[in-house]
Amino acid sequence: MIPEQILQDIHRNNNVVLFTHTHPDGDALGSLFGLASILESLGKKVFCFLEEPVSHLYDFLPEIDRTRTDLEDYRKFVDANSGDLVSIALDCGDDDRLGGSKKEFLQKIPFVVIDHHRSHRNFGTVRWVEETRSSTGEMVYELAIALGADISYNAAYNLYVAICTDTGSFKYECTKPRTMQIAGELLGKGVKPEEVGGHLYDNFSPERLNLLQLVLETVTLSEKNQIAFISVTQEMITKSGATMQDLEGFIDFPRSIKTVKVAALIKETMDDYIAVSLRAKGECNVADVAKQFGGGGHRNAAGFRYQGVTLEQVRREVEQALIIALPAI
Ligand SMILES: [Mn+2]
Repeated sequence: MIPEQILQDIHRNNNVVLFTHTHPDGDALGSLFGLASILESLGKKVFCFLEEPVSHLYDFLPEIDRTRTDLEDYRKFVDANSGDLVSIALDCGDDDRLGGSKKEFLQKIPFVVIDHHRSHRNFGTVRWVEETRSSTGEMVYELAIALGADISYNAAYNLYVAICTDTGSFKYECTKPRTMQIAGELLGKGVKPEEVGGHLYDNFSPERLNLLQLVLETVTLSEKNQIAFISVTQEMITKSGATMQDLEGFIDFPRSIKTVKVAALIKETMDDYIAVSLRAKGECNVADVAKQFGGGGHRNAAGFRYQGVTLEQVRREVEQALIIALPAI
């Protein structure tokens, strides 16, 4: 299941650099900090690199202080430990999502990749990609067992956050018996589900509510209420006093309508892109739809970015693609 080469690369090297995807979510960060603790318990020196500081929504994660965003610090760590170093990318389906310095990162081999994205594009020197896994956090747990490592409370907490995030708190179809077994083991380490739930879901600012009010006014439903769109402009962000990070979870409002099979959130980004997030239920495969637009993701959760078009143009094009993707009723 886990390639032997990965276990060897980790056993043989005493220094580890951990990466995840840009704009990291709970699975990305939980896997990163969870694996950092696990590797440290094996006596490794671990460097957790992120291109940007983490969203304030994740301040509660244990080990969040390990975050290093300075490229010069990364270079120093790599130079000081060359020949005794392994790089590991977590939850990253595409090397572009390693960020602006991906070429430099990928040169440091061995480069291990652990991921569960359906649209995964191969990179690195050795890969463990299982698209049936609920989350990368679940895979990191299996890796810890295979390495014979101890799972501390902090590691358990981070892995539990990772699994909660990617399973929608154990609601999505990716939740398997093994997922629940692992979650059970993590609770056995002292993690309190109500505490994690509070941090993940009751952790918002009043400004987020202002933004939600503005965004909900944009809801449109089409194709017998099966397709829902919401949109977010930079003007709404400014007016509400919220941040882009506050958008997390907004797409669940249209998705939660009984008849809706696909929900789409279209937003203007700060760097002049139009970004589209797609969330589906059941048989509708939005990973394939996102692929048509140069993006990727999972069957029920995918996305992509556009430049040089208006929000309204993107909305129309995506709607046409979704109508085709909707299964026959
Ligand atoms: Mn994930």
